[in-house]
Amino acid sequence: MSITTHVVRSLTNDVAGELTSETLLKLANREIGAIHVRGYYPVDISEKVAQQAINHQALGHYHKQHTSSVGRVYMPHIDTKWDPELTNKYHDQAQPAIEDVRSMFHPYLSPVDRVRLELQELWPAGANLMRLRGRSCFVGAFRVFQPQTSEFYPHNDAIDQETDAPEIEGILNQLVANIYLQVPDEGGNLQLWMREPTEEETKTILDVEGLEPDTVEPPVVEIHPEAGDLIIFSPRMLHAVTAGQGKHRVGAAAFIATKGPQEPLVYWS
Ligand SMILES: O=C(O)CCC(=O)C(=O)O
Ligand SMILES: [Fe+2]
Repeated sequence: MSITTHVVRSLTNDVAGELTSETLLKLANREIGAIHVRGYYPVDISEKVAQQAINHQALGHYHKQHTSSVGRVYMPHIDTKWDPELTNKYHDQAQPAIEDVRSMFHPYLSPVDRVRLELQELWPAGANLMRLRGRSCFVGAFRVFQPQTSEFYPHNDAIDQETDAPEIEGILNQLVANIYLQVPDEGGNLQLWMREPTEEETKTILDVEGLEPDTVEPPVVEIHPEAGDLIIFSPRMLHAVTAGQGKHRVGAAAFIATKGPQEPLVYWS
């Protein structure tokens, strides 16, 4: 075994414990597998807002077969389904949805707003909200996993599969930041494979949004997040969420596109 191979391997599976310019640049380059900051957000506020998300009037469900048991608060871009009307609806709702999510954390800074500000400060070229065809995107969706029944099968997320808006040109990598507001004691684990899906797997994912878990090798990294934790990883690579026991699993999520260190990051949900 060559030394180089060994070094590359161990770096890729490495999970950094701090959010810094260095860990962020390494993650964007896929030199580390994830950034996991424990205790990023106060648990008492997290639990209160998790309850509000579970009972929210805008709680709906993802549209694909394997994700339809997972709830989300406000429409994420993936549910625009290349449909002009749904795309209009998504952009019309974006700003009021951002404001409503922000208000749920009032008088505190929301965890997604905090991530947005910190990444803006840490990334060499700063950061902005994503615009598609000049229109603002929503960011800060809550994901609500029902106890026992909700899970995300192994899948990946890539914005170029959802839109051909000119603004996505030049995207080199996609990251996702999840801040966990409530997590069951058992299950609700995040699994990472550190590889992109094959062509055939991609077809299945586009079709039903997930691979049958027994058709994929065991994950390379598995993390049981605690309420209040922040995890950032590369969702263009395969990842999954296991079923949790006993209570809802609620997270706040933001996708982040990178076009290299000389270009600002962009955010959306
Ligand atoms: O909730 C999580 O841990 C990750 C969910 C997921 O699939 C994503 O953020 O893209
Ligand atoms: Fe995902």
